[in-house]
Amino acid sequence: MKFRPDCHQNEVTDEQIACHRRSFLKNAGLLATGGVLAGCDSRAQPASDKAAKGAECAPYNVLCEDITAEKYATSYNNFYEFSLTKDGPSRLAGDFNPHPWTVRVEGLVESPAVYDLEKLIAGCHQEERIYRFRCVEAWSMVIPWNGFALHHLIKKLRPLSAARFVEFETLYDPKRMPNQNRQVIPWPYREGLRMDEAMNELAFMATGMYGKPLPNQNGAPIRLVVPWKYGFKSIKSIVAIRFTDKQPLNSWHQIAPQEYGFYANVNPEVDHPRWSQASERRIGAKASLFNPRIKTLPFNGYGEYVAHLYKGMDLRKFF
Ligand SMILES: Nc1nc2c(c(=O)[nH]1)N[C@H]1C(S)=C(S)[C@@H](COP(=O)(O)O)O[C@H]1N2
Ligand SMILES: [Mo]
Repeated sequence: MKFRPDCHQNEVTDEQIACHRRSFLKNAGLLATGGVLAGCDSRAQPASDKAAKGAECAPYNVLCEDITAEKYATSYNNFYEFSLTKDGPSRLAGDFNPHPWTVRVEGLVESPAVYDLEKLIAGCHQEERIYRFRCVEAWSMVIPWNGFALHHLIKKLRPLSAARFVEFETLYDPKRMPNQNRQVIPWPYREGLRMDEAMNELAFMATGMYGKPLPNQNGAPIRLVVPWKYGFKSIKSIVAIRFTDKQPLNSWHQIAPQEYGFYANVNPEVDHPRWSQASERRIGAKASLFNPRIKTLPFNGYGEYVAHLYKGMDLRKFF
């Protein structure tokens, strides 16, 4: 069996290795059956040369790792607006109704307005992306997202040339997000990207996962997914998109600037002040006695697509 270079061979067993090729599954008529995806028969599709060269499947969509079972991705969450525990959001967000939903577009942009979500994202090319997801707490998953590349939306909104950053805001509504009654963070949750990061092919807006609409606990009806950065950048339940010329103050940096930066690129060489970032725990994966954790990769394994964005920057200083 031949492995793609992004298969870190030492860290996964033969049984775990499965180069997922969505087009193959599609052609085989298997895409609709969630069980097949979650189960991910490792023998179904070895990374043969033929498969690796397939034209229909973008290289970032070919992962040599098992997709995390849906039950873990939807029940082990961080969503502080609902709960501070991992199992809280799935238990407490059930009554949240994400319809109708509007998004306020403002700042340095040609088309500021409050948009109905459907109208906002109309015409944005829909696709599925299978991405590694690495939380700053050193756990990770592999998730099949449904949605569209963020650049489609940004091009549609036409930011002014002075716009250098884009900021996102989560809904603030303590009646619907009960943990907002507590001063956990200065609500609403905020995040941001530099414009060239936001325009990168990998930056994604998810409206679904596992072929279904986004569950409430995962950030319904629309969230950001930035796979080369720590999970806290992937802001949920977005109600505002603001184009600015100044670096936005993201919530986690605001709360603990010595622990969380603006860039937050996954970097195994820069430890969190309170724990190592060199390795991670893959949620739902069988940990072997000898290798209970897997190595964390620079940029979460997406360096070939994004490292150029940070050329000349000291990634220890701008963490
Ligand atoms: N609005 C909001 N977005 C958020 C968070 C949050 O608490 N509130 N948590 C972040 C963190 S720390 C992580 S790891 C991911 C978790 O996403 P998941 O629950 O879908 O795995 O969401 C991010 N987005
Ligand atoms: Mo996180």
